[in-house]
Amino acid sequence: MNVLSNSRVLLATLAIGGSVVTHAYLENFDTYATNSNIIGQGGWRGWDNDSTLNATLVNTRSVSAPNSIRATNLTNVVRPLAGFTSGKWVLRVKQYVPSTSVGEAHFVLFNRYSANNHPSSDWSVELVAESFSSTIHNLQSGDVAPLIKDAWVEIKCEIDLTVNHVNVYYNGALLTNSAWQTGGLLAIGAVQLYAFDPTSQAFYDDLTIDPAGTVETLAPVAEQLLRGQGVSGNLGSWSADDNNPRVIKKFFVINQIEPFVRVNLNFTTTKPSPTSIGFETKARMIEGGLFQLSLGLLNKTSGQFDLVQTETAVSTNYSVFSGSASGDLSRYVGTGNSITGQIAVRQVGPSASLSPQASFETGSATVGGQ
Ligand SMILES: [Ca+2]
Ligand SMILES: [Ca+2]
Repeated sequence: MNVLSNSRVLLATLAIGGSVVTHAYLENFDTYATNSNIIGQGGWRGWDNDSTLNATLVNTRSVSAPNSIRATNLTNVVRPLAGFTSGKWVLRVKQYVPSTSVGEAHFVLFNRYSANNHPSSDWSVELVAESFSSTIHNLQSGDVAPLIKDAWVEIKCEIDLTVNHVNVYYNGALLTNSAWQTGGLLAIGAVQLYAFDPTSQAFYDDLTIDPAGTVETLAPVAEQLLRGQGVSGNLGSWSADDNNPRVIKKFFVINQIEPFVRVNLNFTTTKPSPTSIGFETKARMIEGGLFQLSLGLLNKTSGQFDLVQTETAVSTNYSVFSGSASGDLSRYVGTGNSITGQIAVRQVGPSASLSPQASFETGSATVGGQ
């Protein structure tokens, strides 16, 4: 499904650290008045349209300011969703269960929700925060993990409507790996927040649904040797682990403290708004000695290379060195969707050779996003 062409899918934006991320669905609970009730706002309804099962927007804690939603005292609210009927999606929500909660707090995903017609409703994920057993329990799959209390925890669901599958992650760890539905629909039909007991309590914030992205691995399109001298290999040597290394030797250094190899690799991404950028090389020294390798990515805003792998010992055995960018990733993508990585090798102790050689079997960038 093309999200942009489907008017039933709400497109919403959230500003994070200067970059703007577009979500297929976003509910941060921040557009409503603090201390107001959710039913009747933003498409939220009571279970079976019962308006007495409300939940309140509170500013006592939140991930995004000012509000989160508090499910307690038999809260049972539903947000029907439309338009999520094919493709792969990632649903995320932050949950906070206080240690004072008693009983069960349920976070539920339906593939089909039909008010007042429960036989027509079909449950895909039902995560129960059980205070009495201190577990998070997916009733649909039977999976159980320790419940984390008094902290915001991410629940992430990778929903593949093409192959009817869901992976559920709790605090980054895989909890459930199962079919999305049996006897229901290949759709994301609704979200439900349910306080099963009068004194159970859970807070939620930043509920998002995004199209699932992919990761591309890029070979360099250009090499700039700033320091050192090429011994063997060429641009193509970086592209594969094929016993065809790019070898660069110490040639001339102003002082012994400076790196004697400094090489830039340029990449062209197809993802101008990446969600991850990684840079790695498989490298070794040919002669023994004490050497360290570091990796940087060119910050196109500052014009400086930001370290993504701090100096790490490199020996005469091949190792893979890797790092990834953090913060506003758009800073690392320049004109023509270019990304520039830099590898530096520095001598930090005695060597068996006056002109030590570094051997690079691969150099690649990995870029995630739509
Ligand atoms: Ca919020
Ligand atoms: Ca190679």
